[in-house]
Amino acid sequence: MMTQPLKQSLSGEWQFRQAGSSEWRPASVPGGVHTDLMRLGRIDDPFVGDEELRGQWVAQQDWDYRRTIFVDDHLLSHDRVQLVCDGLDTLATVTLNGTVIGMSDNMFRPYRWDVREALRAGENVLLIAFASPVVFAAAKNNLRSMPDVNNLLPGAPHIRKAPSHFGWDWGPHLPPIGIWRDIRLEAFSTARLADVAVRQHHDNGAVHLTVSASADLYNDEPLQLTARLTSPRGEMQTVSTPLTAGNGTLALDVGHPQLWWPNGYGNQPLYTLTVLLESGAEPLDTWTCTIGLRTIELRQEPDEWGTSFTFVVNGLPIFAKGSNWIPADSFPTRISHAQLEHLLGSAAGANHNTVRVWGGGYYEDEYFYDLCDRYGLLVWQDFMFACAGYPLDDPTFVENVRAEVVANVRRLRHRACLALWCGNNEIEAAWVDWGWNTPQSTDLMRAYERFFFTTLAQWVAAEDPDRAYWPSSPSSNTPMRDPNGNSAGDIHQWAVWHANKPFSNYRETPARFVSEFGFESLPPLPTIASFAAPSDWNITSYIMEHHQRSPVGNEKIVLYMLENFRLPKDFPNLVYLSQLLQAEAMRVGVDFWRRHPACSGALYWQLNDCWPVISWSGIDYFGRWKALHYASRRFFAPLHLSIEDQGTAMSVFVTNERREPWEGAIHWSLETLAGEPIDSGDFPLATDPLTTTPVCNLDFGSLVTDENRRNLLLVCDLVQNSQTLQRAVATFAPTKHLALADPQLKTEVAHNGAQLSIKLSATSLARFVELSLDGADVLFSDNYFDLPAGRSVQITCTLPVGWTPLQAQQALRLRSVFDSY
Ligand code: BMA
Repeated sequence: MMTQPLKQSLSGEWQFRQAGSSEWRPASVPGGVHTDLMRLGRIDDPFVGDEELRGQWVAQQDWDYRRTIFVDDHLLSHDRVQLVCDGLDTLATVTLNGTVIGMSDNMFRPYRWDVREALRAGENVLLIAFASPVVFAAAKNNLRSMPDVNNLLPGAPHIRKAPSHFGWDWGPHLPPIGIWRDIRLEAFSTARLADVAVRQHHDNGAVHLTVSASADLYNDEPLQLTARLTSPRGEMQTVSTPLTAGNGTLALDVGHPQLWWPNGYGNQPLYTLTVLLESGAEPLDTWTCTIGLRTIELRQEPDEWGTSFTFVVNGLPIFAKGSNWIPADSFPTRISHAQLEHLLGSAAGANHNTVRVWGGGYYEDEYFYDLCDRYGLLVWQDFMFACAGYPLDDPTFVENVRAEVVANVRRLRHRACLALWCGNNEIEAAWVDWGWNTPQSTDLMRAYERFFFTTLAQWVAAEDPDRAYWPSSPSSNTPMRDPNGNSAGDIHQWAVWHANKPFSNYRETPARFVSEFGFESLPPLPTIASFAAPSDWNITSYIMEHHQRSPVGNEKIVLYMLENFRLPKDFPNLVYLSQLLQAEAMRVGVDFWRRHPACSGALYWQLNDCWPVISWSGIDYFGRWKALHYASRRFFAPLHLSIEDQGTAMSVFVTNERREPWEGAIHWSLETLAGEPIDSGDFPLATDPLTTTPVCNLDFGSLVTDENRRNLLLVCDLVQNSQTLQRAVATFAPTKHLALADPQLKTEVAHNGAQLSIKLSATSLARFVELSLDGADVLFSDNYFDLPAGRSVQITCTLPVGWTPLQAQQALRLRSVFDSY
């Protein structure tokens, strides 16, 4: 009996050369020219210093990849032999034994070509010739230039390749070239599974699955389709049906269905579905996916604020908490599973439940979505169009996009995590608000509107009828009408940062859903050390400015720093304060949106980085958490305490984003920075599930004066069974004006196996305490938090591998704002 289909991997060792050269060098596949050249020592790491500039020639050249393939008679005895390329980046001509078998011009699309005729038993030569994407795009741009922003190499919108490969306001100009995903031969006899679709029907706790499949037929043997569902506990259910004209549909009632929930709302049980194509007893092809049983809808209903924009999972309205994802490396083929696991695990670990795959990157690998399924991270999936005009009036371009859309929707539509397909990033806003709409561009704008409001919407509905589609982020869902408005749809709130508004401006934006808002910071010092020598450790040095891609970025960081903090005494403290600013900005926004009943989501810009850079990320390129990521664990906590500070008036809120009620109390204390009590009180509290409760409005107008305001603070504790679950602090003056004294931070370090615990206390307010271990990267249970006088907190971390507790104790470094000036 033949086991089918036969797959022969072509990944691994290849050779490559600059086109026209006779010198072939070793290459690895999946891989790319830059990483191959780096491995060979032929270019220096473009992430160090300004090496990027000396590496520009690479993407301006054409490159050839080749390998020999040994093929046996058995493989050739099949009805079909196909070359399958999951991803070619991007402009490739594929030649087998001298015969051109295919061309590619879209890195997002898989290609499958019949190659049996071109193959022979024994040795074969496969050659993939890549043309320069930079030269191609520039030539297209000369013929027709498109409106864009963000400091791109010219012509990027003309090529179906990750837009940010051509540069961004956080990314370098390093378009990779190469075979970037798996490549293999597949051989089939009789038939091949061409497509499988799974739909869920939930009905009063019962779940029915419909599995429909279509097969490519190579002869007219009778075929049978079988679906096997394995529950998280390992129980199996199997159903079968004969195929008619290559098509078959199966229905399956799931016994005792266990529902999948987003992070924080319940568990993520996953089922495995295997679909088998058979001829008699002979297996021909199989397809496997992991599914989670849940309903998910985007609820848009009229209400007192306009029209809602709420993800509803299993009937429960969800507050989407999370961030925006960009490619995790400029060179995608070196992103490891461990790196994805770290980033998405960090998101889930910090109480994120949603991630937006932003439209300037690419449709991510399966493992990315595996992790989102497992961690309960809802995925807002953009199609890959960002901040530019695209030639959507060109039928050839549109047809290429159609193939990309169908392939990716079919690949991802069964994912438990997938919440939404979104047309693009900010292009509608650009047409309406960025001055793109001129008499010369009207046709392009109409093409935009047709494509994103009709064509793409129809393609998605045909391939994934159970998923919401959204035309653009941001949008109101009505073409060109107030795409960034508060009453309907999502917004990108960039008044803070891009328009220099204070953090409190977030509170003037009671949006329905905020899919972007952000603030930049410098990455941690060890990351800076990876690209800049200590002599360059100054925010205005040439190298630091090279690693800042927003032309206005550094001046904004400094501007906001002067509003909030005293001028730092040195560069390490500038790094530290920049991160505090970022964390505070995001906290003020999230606190407000979580407590505002109009709003159903806050996704900050951005989770991660693609190289070491000054950017909006909360986790840097090397995976180091900035202050923001720690802060997000607090401000996204299911049970969350927040203070709305308005002069001397302080309103306290508790958000209970859990499925259970919560009872406890708020304890508040007005005190001096040194901890002398002025006034205090308690509010017992019973909160309903999924609500924000206004706890109290405290007005300290009679106690806070111009004389004492720089020496006072309000401390609020969320308490249950005499345990503080969360703490929030508010001051009556900006931090720069506070009369901070040396908090004399005291530590008691203990350990239990590999777990280090650090007890911290202060004699006066320690503002934004930072812990670090000199010489090691560790994640602390909390960091960059306020420690008021007289309280103690217990922070834990895992002892670095090979370290003794004593070593860790000696390497422990502490700092608070008092130390920064
Ligand atoms: C948003 C994003 C990105 C950009 C960021 C910062 O609009 O969509 O295009 O990197 O702003 O400017």
